[in-house]
Amino acid sequence: MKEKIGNLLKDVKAFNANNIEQLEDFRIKYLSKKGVITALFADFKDVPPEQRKEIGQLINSLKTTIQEKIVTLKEGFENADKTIVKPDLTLPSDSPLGARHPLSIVRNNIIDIFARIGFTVSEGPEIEDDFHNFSALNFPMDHPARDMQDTFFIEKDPDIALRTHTSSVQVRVMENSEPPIRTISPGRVFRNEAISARAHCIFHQVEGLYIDTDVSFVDLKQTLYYFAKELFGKDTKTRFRPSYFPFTEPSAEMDISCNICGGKGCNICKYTGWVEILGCGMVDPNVLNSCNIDSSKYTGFAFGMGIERITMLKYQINDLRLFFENDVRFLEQFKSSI
Ligand code: 2NL
Repeated sequence: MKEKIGNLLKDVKAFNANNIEQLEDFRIKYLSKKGVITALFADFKDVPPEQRKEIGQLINSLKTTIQEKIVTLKEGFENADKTIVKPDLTLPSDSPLGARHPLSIVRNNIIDIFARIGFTVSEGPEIEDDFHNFSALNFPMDHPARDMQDTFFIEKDPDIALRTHTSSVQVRVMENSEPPIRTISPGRVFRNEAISARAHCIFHQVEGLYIDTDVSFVDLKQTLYYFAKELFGKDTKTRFRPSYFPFTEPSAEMDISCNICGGKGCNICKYTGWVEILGCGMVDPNVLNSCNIDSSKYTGFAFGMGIERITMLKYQINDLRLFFENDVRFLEQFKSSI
């Protein structure tokens, strides 16, 4: 009996399984109801009393060795499984290439166009105080934009809100630098609006600011004329219509000849031949003074445009919500664009 158990122990120790099925066969052979261990305990009743203690211990230790062997081998298989599913990060990818978001493409185009004529890019916080978002920009205390209905306030007294335009970034630039200033500020802005095909509570803007001695409306017109031709093509025409903003005087809106029908008239331009692309004007002297720039020495122009609107015109996209849904069928259409 002793010798038999000794041989079994040797077999068990030498055993190795190549797969989980072989291990299961091993378990059945030794530990099942009709297995080797049960048979040994059955033989145990014939063991003379003086050997019982020793033989009993040998069988129990054989059983423990078998159980431990099964656990060890099983762990080995499980870890091996994990090794198989772990991706090899050195392999080249066969997944499709991503594409830049259309809003990023157009924002980058706009940045490039202005960079070529000496404009830098400025960025600033999305959470702003009342001074940088409203007061410095000549918004009267009772202006509707200051209302809870139009602006997302975070705190009242002092007023802290999500910026409603990136002019707040330019206020910071003016406070912290001396003219000449030539900068654009692209970024996310927030307005408390109901979401529709034409409006969203989060959207993107690029604003521009140029301040120096003797800057005139002529500089404004020529800069924006150059910009329109660069972005929409060399045959693009521009026109300026008078408008009103609290922070510019005089103010204007710029239209371009409809890039769909070339000015003949279509449903995009509502048969006028023109589409509005931005607002602009000469920086109000009150704004310059609020930002510690001497309005008796310097003048400037500024403009602002919605990136969504420009992108919709450029790519003929008719619903603003497409920009925020991130449906790959929409996004992958911009794959070839830089
Ligand atoms: C629009 C109109 C505009 C500005 C933005 C500006 C900034 C400073 C001073 C003066 Cl710091 N003006 N920005 C000027 C005119 C129009 O945006 O329709 N945006 C979507």
